[in-house]
Amino acid sequence: MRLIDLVNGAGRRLVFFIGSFPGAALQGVTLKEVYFSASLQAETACCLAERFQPDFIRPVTDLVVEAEAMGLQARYPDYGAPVLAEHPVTGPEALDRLKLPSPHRDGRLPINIEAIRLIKQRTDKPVIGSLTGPFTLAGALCGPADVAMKAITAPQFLHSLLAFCTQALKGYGEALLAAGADVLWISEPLGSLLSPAQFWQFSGRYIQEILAAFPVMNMLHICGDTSYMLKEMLATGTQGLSLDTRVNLAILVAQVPDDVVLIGNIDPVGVMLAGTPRQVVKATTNLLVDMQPYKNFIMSTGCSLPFEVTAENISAFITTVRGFPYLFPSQADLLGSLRQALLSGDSEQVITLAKEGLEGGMDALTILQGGLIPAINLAGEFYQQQKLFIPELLLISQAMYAGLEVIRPELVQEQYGARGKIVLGTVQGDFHDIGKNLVGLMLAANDYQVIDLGKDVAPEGFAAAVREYRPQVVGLSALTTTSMKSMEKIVQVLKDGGLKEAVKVIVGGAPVTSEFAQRIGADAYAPDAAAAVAEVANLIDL
Ligand code: B1M
Repeated sequence: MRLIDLVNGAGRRLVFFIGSFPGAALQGVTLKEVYFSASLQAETACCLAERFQPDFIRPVTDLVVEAEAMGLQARYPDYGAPVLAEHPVTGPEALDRLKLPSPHRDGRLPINIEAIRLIKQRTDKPVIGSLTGPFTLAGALCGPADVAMKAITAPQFLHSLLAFCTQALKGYGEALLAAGADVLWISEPLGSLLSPAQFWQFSGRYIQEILAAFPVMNMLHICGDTSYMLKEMLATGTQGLSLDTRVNLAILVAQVPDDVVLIGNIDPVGVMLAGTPRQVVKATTNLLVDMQPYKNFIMSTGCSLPFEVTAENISAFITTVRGFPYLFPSQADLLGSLRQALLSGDSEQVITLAKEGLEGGMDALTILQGGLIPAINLAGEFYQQQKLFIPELLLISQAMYAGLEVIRPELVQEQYGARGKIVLGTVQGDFHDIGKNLVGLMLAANDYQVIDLGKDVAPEGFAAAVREYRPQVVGLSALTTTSMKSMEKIVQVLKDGGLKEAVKVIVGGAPVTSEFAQRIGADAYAPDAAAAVAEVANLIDL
């Protein structure tokens, strides 16, 4: 079975977290103890699995186990990953002395293999057997900085070292699978030190060789922002790409083939360790919203969970995923076609598909957040990369409006304007109005009266509207860094005209930040239309 088949057949969003360190904390044992005991590895992994019910089980593992089995010395902190005390394989002679490890005899390899066997006795869930990536293993043997430099100074030697590592990893991988592992995982954190071409030369092609040797489900994990070498990562033939928190999955997913699963990427430290359960729920929900329209996604963490992550945070993570609405593959396909139609600027097709979605029971917000918005954001990305130009952008904007018109009646069903009055506009010098219109639409849908002044509105225009309509809130939108300056002017003009006392100002738009809002004397900032509704409610209640 391929990973995508498991994902498509699940009928819900699959979820797991990387690593089992917190299992050691729950069991009251040190990681050092776990590394040397197959039964403790099984116990720590299974206690996490039984308590939180992730969809995959990945026992404790580390990135030095293969090097250690080749005879290198390691140190074992009580509560951290083991570290190598030496990196002696700096040249061909040292490589010649290195012995190929036996998975059933050398170092801690037999312990890890036995742990997989014990876990399989206790569970039906897919179990992940982990290998260190070939380039990362080479880095363990000759030093992480040295291995990077050798890509330039000693490529021949590096290829010999990598061929040796690949052979060792294939032997260990075979033993993990024979013990019962269902998924082969490769961690190649050092891969992100390389340029795309170097990655392929010194990492990707060796990973490809390992993955091709085993017809089982597999996943490849690389740390850092690896968006720049997506093509090379995909060329390894991996079925699942587990990517770091720094990668914007919502942008990347549109460039990943449908049969490759993206895996990630909640921040294991900033959110899972340092955040409160509420912050975990928020970050997880945000990613679920972004990825909802895509079938080929497994929710996970961006890297290993630290030992100290609390049970409350793990529970908040898993239960948020389980409780979030899941789109069935046919609905996800419709949204995929809608995004494609929008990116092609095909208004007619956008209208047809948006109507089809509504008629099929999909709600308007899903069509907006899963179809129209991700596609126009991708258009922005392509424009920046000079893959699209203004004529295409104009057609795309037109198609965006066509799609918005289809869903508008569903979003704004009753418009009484009972909750307050807002004057809204895109500031002077700026002609972008799609985001501003969406904010207006969402406010109207939430029972606010919206007076929309349009785009390229001068400061005096906002002041005149405040005098005429007496709103509680003025909303300013800007999409370019140059037009942001007009926002400051507008706040000043309102102050100079004695109008600022009576109204609150909220600002937003892609380049605007909360720091900027504070600096110019605005009362609130919102990153998107839903947040704008919440902020306006706060401002009016103040
Ligand atoms: Co242009 N454009 N554009 N553009 N355009 C951007 C903004 C840009 C980031 C593209 C890029 O380089 N990647 C870039 C700005 C760079 C910068 O300054 N940092 C840019 C540029 C450079 C330009 C021109 C200068 C190009 C040129 O002529 N060489 C030119 C500028 C014209 C001008 O304004 N003076 C220009 C023109 C155009 C089109 C006319 C072709 C078209 C606009 C059509 C229209 O709006 N009627 C267009 C488009 C479509 C875009 C992108 C691709 C998409 C913008 C959009 O509609 N996003 C955009 C790239 C991007 O942002 N990814 C880009 C979707 C919309 C739902 O999101 O608007 O961010 P957004 O709104 C969000 C939030 O920001 C927030 O909520 C909304 C909904 O969630 N929000 C608020 C917005 N306003 C808010 C107000 C609030 C609260 C939240 O409170 C009141």
